[in-house]
Amino acid sequence: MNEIDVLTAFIEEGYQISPEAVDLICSHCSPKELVAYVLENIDLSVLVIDVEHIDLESFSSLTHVNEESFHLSDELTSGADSSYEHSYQAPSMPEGFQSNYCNVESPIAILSDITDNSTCVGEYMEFVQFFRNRYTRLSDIIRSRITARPIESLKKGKGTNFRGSKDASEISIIGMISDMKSTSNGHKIIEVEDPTGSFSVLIRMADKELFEQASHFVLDEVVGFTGNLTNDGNLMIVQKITLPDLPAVNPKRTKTSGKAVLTSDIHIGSNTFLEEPWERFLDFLNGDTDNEALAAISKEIRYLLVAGDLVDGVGIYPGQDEELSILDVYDQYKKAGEYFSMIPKHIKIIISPGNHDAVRQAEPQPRLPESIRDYFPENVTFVGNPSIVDLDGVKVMLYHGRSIDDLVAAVPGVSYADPTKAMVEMMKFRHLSPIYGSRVSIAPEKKDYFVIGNVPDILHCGHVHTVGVEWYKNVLLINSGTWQDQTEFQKRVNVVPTPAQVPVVDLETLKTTILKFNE
Ligand code: D5M
Ligand code: ZN
Ligand code: FE
Repeated sequence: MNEIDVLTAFIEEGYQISPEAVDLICSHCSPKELVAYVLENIDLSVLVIDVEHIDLESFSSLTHVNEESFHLSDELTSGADSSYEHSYQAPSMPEGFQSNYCNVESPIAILSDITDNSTCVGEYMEFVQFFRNRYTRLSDIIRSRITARPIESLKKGKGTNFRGSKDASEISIIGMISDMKSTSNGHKIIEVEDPTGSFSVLIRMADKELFEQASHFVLDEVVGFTGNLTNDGNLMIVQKITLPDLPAVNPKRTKTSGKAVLTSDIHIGSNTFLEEPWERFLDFLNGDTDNEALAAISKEIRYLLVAGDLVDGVGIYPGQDEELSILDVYDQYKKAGEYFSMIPKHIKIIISPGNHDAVRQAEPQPRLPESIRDYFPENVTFVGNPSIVDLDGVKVMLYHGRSIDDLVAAVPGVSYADPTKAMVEMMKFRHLSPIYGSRVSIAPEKKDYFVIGNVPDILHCGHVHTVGVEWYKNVLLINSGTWQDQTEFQKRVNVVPTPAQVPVVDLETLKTTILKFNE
């Protein structure tokens, strides 16, 4: 509808309308419906319709639900087939559905991403540089809280015990944990390294608080230790532990409006991919729901974030081909592309990869390749894993979360059932994936992309297939669950997923609502 059409519509009904009101109607994403609404509700005493007579808010809150939302054909659920037929049709937006953001720009800025910046070829010096980068950035954070000396200087002072001057008995060092063991008495001996040397520190069992703190350590984390040296100068008895942890008070964050939907681990192509709940979710994104509360949320959505495992992939675990409904990985992405094409274009989508996706397994992973990106519509932005994005002022760190496997195995109290506990560890140690040489294969890039340098507003992970939402200090931690029901493989390793649940974050308040599409 152009300006003349709008003007004519009002004149035909005997009304005059101001140019500003015409502009407002023309800039709306459903001008025709808006004209009808204004005409229906106008007070008869109004002679000239102006902006103040156009109540966009009540217009937007009207939702007519299309009852016949979609039809599922049986073919899609009938088992493995390398050539699939796409039967789901997203509903056209129901009449009267108005997103509050269809005419609002939802900008995305990528703040950190390995894509196109990978330099690593696996040489020895690259490992040195990678760990130096980690050490420098994390030790700088700790150094702002304690006065630490290089380890080399302890060795020089060996035997003198730093007892010469008043406060000299207590010293601090900052090191990367290279080894941890228990003594026969149950104390912990931790070997730490800085660029100048290595040293052993002892945490006594009797120092309960310190001992508890140290039970959360994993290899290759950077930690500050303050304590006294033993008489022979070979060991520090720890009195205080300083982690790089988040500051007690974060700088004020930028607020914006609208909502972001966080999801991950869709696993399209798996025979336990939950197609019907996923399609209900697509309906919801299209405003097609008979639930008023859901419809109201739907209107507010500006962003959809996917933190990895978009498809199930092929050859990821032994016997996986028995559990696939789409055998070809390109067909899996093709189908994913078709699904994402059905999401309204005003919703900006970000997709980062996970361990089931078709990029290198070594992390950080770059974004999906062009041959796959081509299947997707223009409102999708592809980023690497991990990456940091700015959504109109709200900073989100996305990381698939493979390291959670390592943290569950190494840290007491961290479990698959409660995934945000692992994310709290990441925040305390300001690192997404510290352990080198365990389940996460780490590529030694020049910069350690896993260091949490600038504090994000939200950390979004996936991988473990369980939903979790928790605040740690000023950061919102979200694990966004999955769209895959329990696989035979997961049964064997006792992974119990909470599928088809979706956290939706309000970008002004960061309040989170979990929507359930499985019932
Ligand atoms: O991982 C889905 C879930 O399965 C996640 O919680 C990790 C878990 N998982 C994956 N592989 C293993 C093995 N080998 N042992 C135990 N648990 C495992 P996804 O990567 O999405 O398939
Ligand atoms: Zn997964
Ligand atoms: Fe995964």
